[in-house]
Amino acid sequence: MDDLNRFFVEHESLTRRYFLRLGAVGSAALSFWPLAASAEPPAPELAKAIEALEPFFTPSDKFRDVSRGKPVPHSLPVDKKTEVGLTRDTWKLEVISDAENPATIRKPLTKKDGTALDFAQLLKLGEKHAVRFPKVMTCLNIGCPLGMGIWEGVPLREVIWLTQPRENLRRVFYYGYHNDDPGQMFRSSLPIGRIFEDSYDLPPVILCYKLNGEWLDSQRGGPVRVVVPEAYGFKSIKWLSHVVLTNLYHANDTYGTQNNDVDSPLKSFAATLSVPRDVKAGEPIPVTGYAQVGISGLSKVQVWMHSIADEWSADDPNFATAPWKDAQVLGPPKEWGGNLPDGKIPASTMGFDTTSSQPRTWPMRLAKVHWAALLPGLPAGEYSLRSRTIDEKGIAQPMPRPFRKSGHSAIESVTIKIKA
Ligand SMILES: Nc1nc2c(c(=O)[nH]1)N[C@H]1C(S)=C(S)[C@@H](COP(=O)(O)O)O[C@H]1N2
Ligand SMILES: [Mo]
Repeated sequence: MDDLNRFFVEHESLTRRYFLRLGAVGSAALSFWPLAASAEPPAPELAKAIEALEPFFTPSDKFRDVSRGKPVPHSLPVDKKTEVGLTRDTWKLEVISDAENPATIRKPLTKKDGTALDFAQLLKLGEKHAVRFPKVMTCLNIGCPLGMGIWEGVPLREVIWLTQPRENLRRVFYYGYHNDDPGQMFRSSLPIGRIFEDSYDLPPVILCYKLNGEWLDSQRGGPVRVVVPEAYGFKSIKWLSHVVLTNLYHANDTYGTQNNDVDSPLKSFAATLSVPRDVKAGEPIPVTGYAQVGISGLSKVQVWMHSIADEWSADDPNFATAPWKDAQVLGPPKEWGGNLPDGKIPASTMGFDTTSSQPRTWPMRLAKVHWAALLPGLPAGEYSLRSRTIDEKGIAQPMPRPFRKSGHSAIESVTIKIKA
């Protein structure tokens, strides 16, 4: 047994008390992030860290931006945007058959024939078909979420059906405005079945024109972008201009040419948000973080403090046998953030109850959730704090899909120094 484990065993009752107190935080004292109800008073140092957490939804202008393009399309002056269809008044979408692998469609939507779909027609379809759902936008290559939003639009299938497809339609690829330079095109693709039908209770793939209840702005890909609920960001093409119906039977995403796994749904993983860097020996340590709830869901977030002086066994690289402790997954916030109109969840947002506007399940899949833990005090030294998710099947991070090029799932480690 290493020093730290011995310490934990010796302080078993202390540990239990801290984790119990943790369960109490916020029943009455915390207005923003309620935890499970309990009679014990909250630990003030943790309550403070929880109050300081980021809002659940990200305001549109606070998303991290990873857009490509020279210049990036959202930076173009208004008259150029007007000219190239990057305003709501001038936007047009062409939906055509792929010349190289033609799908049989009766009515392509083209600018040439004056049949391209405009914004007013899209909104008209929205009157009957619009949906909105929460989703975290995460870049496969960056790992940390760019932002969490409520995305609203018309299911892409409604527009595809307008072309009256008949046969030889196996896939769809799509791209947006790219400065009329083929070298700058950023393209993504999906099997047609994913667009026609929403398996596994997923929301539909949409042509999105609103984020958090407001028009989708230019930086987020407005007037219209694709949003694929279960996918990493590269499937959600911004400044959408073309949808191509094809009989090609495999992916042709731009991201695929950069060695990425283009068939990877969002993974579950945990990370810290606030960690005290300097702590006194024996003092409890408040930490907070978030978890991305991937396609495999989330049953737990766990944390583990390990003295850097103690080596870890090379035959357990994922720390599967470490003495992990459960952190507290925070409940739905009282205030949702994200600059939602009137601070309210828009009516009939998927996953929310229509009358109470509370989430139907928690944590919500394909969203973020926050967590907190008050770690018991430790002897002086340098420690690694690690956090991990356990998915709904009981599988611990970084499994079941550990490879980097299908999205981030490595276990995070942050250093905490404890002074005598
Ligand atoms: N047209 C276009 N769409 C795009 C991209 C792009 O470079 N051009 N980047 C993609 C990638 S890789 C990601 S991660 C997301 C980021 O979305 P956001 O900028 O709204 O956060 O947009 C996607 N859509
Ligand atoms: Mo990305």
